[in-house]
Amino acid sequence: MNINKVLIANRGEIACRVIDTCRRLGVATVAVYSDADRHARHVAMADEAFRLGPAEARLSYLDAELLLKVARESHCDAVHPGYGFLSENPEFAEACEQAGIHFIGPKADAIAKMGSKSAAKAIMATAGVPMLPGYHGDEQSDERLTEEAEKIGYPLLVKAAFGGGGKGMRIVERSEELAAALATARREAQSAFGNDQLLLERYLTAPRHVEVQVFADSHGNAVYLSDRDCSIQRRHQKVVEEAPAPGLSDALRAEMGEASVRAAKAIDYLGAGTVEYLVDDQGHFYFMEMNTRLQVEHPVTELVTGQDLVAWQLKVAAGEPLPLTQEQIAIRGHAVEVRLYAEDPQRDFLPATGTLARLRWPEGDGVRVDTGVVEGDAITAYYDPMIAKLICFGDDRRMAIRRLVQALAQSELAGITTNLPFLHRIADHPAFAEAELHTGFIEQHSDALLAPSHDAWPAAWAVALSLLAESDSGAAPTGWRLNAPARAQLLLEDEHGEHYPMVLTASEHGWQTELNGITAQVALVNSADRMRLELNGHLKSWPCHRDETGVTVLLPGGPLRFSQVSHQGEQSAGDADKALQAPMNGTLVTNLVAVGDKVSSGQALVVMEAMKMEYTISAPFNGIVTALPFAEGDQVSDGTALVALDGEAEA
Ligand code: MV4
Repeated sequence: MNINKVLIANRGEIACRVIDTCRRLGVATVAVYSDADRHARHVAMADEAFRLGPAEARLSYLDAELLLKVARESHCDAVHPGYGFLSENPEFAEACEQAGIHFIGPKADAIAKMGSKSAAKAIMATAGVPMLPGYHGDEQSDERLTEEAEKIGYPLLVKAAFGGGGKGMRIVERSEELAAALATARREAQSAFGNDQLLLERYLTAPRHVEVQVFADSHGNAVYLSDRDCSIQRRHQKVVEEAPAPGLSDALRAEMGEASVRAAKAIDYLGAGTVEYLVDDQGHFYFMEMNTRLQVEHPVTELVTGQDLVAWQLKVAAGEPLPLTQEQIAIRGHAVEVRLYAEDPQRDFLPATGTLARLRWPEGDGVRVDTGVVEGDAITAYYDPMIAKLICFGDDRRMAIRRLVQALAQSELAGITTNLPFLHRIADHPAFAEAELHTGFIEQHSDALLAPSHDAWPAAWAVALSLLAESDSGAAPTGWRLNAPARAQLLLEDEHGEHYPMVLTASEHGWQTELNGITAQVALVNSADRMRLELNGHLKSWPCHRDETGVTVLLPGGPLRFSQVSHQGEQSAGDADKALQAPMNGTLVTNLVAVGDKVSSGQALVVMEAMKMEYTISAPFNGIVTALPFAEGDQVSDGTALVALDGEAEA
């Protein structure tokens, strides 16, 4: 049995990941794509590629018949399903085998057995895999379930037998709540999974999610390859994964590994699989479910075992024995992975779409980036919003985490909202350093992980200075007064509508500015794609991305886009009106002119104060002052005209 050519029935980073190993092993690759992916990285990487259909997954990556047709016509001898899509579809696995094409995964029968949570639990209990006290039976009457619930005790959990992802799950604290919970869970299970069978289980508060990577060949061998902690999740989406799971004793690790091998053998498993457990604070572990595919988080296992798991998959699919015995598998160091998503943590993690206008990855020892996109690619609503996985390795956990914090800081993404700053805060959180891992981690630390970040001022100064340097007048600022130091006034606005009014005074080494009564010396040390600012002798620098109307500065707290609200001297009639208005709520300091005065363009007219900063309204054109509606000390609100000017506004 030989595998010479593989169809990769997937897209994105996992398709690229599989192609990488195939290339290394001299195996030819065939990619498939939807119309949305015609120019995708996985298509460019493969030896050949075939169009499947429109962007909708149902009409492309989920069309089993179409995929088989491509596999047959391109003479592939195996199909790698990746994860998601058809990877755990027993009918597809069976259809591949019927067509004489290896499905790189377990047999259809093993996939089907793990599809039902209650059937899987029955099999695993028989195989001696530890179970939470629970009821997984077929008899579903309220009487029977109530009777079983009393045996299990409270709190307990009602779960959908065919569910996943926490849907149809209900915590029941007391027996009086059971009947209502059963009714709701049944309805949810029926509508989500087309089956209303329920199971009951003792409920663990704040458990850890620990899973074991297993591998089995067609010669009766099965091994485990370390474990992973995937406790840091959000709505059943894994966010951070690491190997090995911190804090487990060697005895517990071996026990979990051996139980997982028993689990694989119990269903005559083939290839890569994952057995998931809940671990309580006593270090007891309980079977949760088994995933019959290569998982998203497999890289952390690869880094600590030094093995290529896709290469293992190809070998066992070709009928070869496992490359290593259990005794030969050694674990070295520590690896942590984070999933970078196009989503907005500040808006309840709403998925984001858009173009990756800027995309730069960290480099260095112990840093791996698995991605399916390149700069300029779009993230659409058709598929999973994962942009990349950042995986860091170190001799120990501390080193792996330090490298991760650094790798996140060096990642440059603009054009689309991502969870990069959120991941950085997790990686940098003391509770993460202490490995205080449990499934409620994000909720417990949400205040720190989601707090809006401040101190955009230095970036605003850098943007202002770069604008001054670029303007025609060079460093000669507007608002220029005879015998006075050169002054420049700028008003920047960020993407949230926040205003940054600033007065910059030319000084010996650059410019001087003031914020909250503190004087700062700022100098620009700029380059095309970095903002560098010298702030009181402290050199700061951030990557930036420019477009026609502004600059996005990639601050540690996330990207922030600045644009200039007005620039005296170069404005249109509309801008001229705006230039005479209060740029924000504040207080009038003084009128420098009187009604009837003849003023010239650039002349200071009114001074107001806001956010402890003085801001001067200057004449945008030559003219005559016709009104000064406010007096010293008056409150003025954003957008109110502070002075009326009659004159030669430019068209
Ligand atoms: C549990 C549990 C506590 N006790 N079962 C969530 C998804 C589903 N596959 C199983 N899940 C859980 N089952 C008992 N008996 C807590 C969870 C759970 C969870 C598990 C793993 C990772 C993240 C989680 C987040 C919330 C709840």
